[in-house]
Amino acid sequence: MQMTFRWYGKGNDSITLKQIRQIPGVKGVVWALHDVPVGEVWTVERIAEVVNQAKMYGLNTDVVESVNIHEDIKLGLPTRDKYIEAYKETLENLSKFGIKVVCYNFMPIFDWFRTDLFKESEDGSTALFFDAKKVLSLTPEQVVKNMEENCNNFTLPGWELERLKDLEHLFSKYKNVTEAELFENLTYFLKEICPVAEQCGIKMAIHPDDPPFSIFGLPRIVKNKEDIARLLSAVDNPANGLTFCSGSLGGNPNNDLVDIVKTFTERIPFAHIRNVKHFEDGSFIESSHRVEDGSLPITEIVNALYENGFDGYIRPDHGRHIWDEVCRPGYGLYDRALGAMYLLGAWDVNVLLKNRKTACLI
Ligand code: DNO
Ligand code: MN
Repeated sequence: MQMTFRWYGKGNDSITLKQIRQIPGVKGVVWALHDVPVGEVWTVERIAEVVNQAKMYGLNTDVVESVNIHEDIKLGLPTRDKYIEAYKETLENLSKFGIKVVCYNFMPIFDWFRTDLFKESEDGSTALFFDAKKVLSLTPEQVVKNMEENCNNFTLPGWELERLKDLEHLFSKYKNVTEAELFENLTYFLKEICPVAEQCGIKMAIHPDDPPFSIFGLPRIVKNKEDIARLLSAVDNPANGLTFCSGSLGGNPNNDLVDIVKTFTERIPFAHIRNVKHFEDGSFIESSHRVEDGSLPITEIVNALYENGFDGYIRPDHGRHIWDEVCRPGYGLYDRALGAMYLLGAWDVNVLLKNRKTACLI
């Protein structure tokens, strides 16, 4: 297992590589070329820049999050083939630098979604919040405006304002796209991409829908165990993998996260681990990583990964905003660093217990 930390790049993150390097146990950055428009090839020169920057601080760049999927691929338009070819070229370029995992998602229009970016808790910290009631009264335009006004002037992953300018038009394209069709389009993409990824030594790792249910009537196809099983078997290639994201799948209290980990460990090259606290009305807030603070079985998840011999990458996912830090929503230094330590602590206890068991047997 390797602990990693998401980094948005030089000049695009409030956090430096020097700071990341000082978090105990963190071996690499999870990165992307956030300024390259979706659908364009990532060039060798641009990739080399980031890889070399990270190398100077002893950090690896094995995991990319995300190479985003062009909307035409999700929509299954004839133009998709051109974008799929560009995607393959990006994978080939990434493989020249030994990249091992490419995380991506297949959510129409919006990536992750929250109603509040800085919801205050009793202790004065703030965190991302999904208000199940409020969402019913919002239009997509209001949501985008809210994100734009409250993002502390940081760009948000999956909320490229340029791309979301003509929301009405984007929505009209999805009007008649069913979940079955979206799934077909994902399968088409994976059948093309996975053989190339396999050759490149890269695992594709789809990120679950966040939240794991339909919003604004848009189709959603990576919401639960059944969806994951269907997508992994539709293209049965080891390069077709899953990013296990506890916070995303955990947005639905009916998802049994430990069971999902136990069932699919072999197909999980990358895990996002964070906690959320559920409220009775279906709302949830992103809490600290600690089991006691939220509703998810974080230590059981780590335990299940360990028991099943997980040898992929983990990152603490979003964190709260604490100690007056000014940062990109969900992506401050302090709470994510605490999260990394909590997860490493949970992992190390497993190592300890295993060593004790082995010692008893000798
Ligand atoms: C939000 C993240 C997502 C994630 C993408 C992966 O902060 O969890 O943006 O990176 O869904 O493609
Ligand atoms: Mn995630």
